[in-house]
Amino acid sequence: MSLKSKGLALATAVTVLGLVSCGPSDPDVPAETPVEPAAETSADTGIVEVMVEDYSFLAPPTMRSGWTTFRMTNKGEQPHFMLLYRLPEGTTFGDYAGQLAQPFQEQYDRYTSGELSQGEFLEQLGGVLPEWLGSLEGIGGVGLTAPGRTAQTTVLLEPGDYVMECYLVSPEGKFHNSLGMLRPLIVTEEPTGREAPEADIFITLSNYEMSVEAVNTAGEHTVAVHATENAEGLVGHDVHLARLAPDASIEDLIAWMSWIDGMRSPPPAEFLGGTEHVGAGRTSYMTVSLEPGRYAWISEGFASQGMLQECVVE
Ligand SMILES: [Cu+2]
Repeated sequence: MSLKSKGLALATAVTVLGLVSCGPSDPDVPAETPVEPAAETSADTGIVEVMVEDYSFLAPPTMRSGWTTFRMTNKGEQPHFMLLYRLPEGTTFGDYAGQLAQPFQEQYDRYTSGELSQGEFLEQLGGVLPEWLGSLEGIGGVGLTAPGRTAQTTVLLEPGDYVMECYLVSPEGKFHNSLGMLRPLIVTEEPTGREAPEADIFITLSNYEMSVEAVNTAGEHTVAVHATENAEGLVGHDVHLARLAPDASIEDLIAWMSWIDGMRSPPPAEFLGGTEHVGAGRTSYMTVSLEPGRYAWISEGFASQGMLQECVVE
């Protein structure tokens, strides 16, 4: 469960950037989850296939450290993402599930049932969450991916204990991690030996701006996503690529990005992947295939504060 957005969901000022080209000048928690490796995986080479359904991940339980490319295929009927948090020393997967994911869901249930107002829910949330939350490390992971889509993201894994999760919200108001999309991952000392990919689109995320140096041509591109700082008190920044119908409302998409009342299927755009929370100083890479159309690079946590950029690919 992410901290980010806590309190930010109350932000009411919706800043919508003008439409720009993408030219260079534009600036019930399971105690244990099954861990069978997917048949297609090749974790030893640093290329990992991940299959997701509603609501599960099929991925190897251990991976090597170093640059690792995740190719995530969504076989479900809802969008999903694959967020990787490195756990602080002394914190276990069971702690994450029992001290963070479960109480977050229980508190959210009190909000969605009407027992708590939104203000009460957010105000009390900090009191039910563990202190070590701010020590999680955002390593990245595959961003929002539409049903039937495969998205590719490359991250630098360091040895340690991780959680892999998705916390989109089911139509019934349950975070996907409460429904099974939360599992442990161990990253070993053994290296993948891979290098970071070459990028031709560069996105920089800060508090609270998104700078996009992009090419607006159709075809395959590799996007370097760099976070210069963590959101205040939170884990990192994220960006996702959404393809919008010509008459779709960007305001509807911004509203959908808020976990507190949004993130329930179906979204008003098709998500083509992204990079999940990367902590300060880290870079993650995503490979995207652009066709002519209308797109938005958009942050999940801070879209309502202007962290988005629309673009048109001719
Ligand atoms: Cu999900």
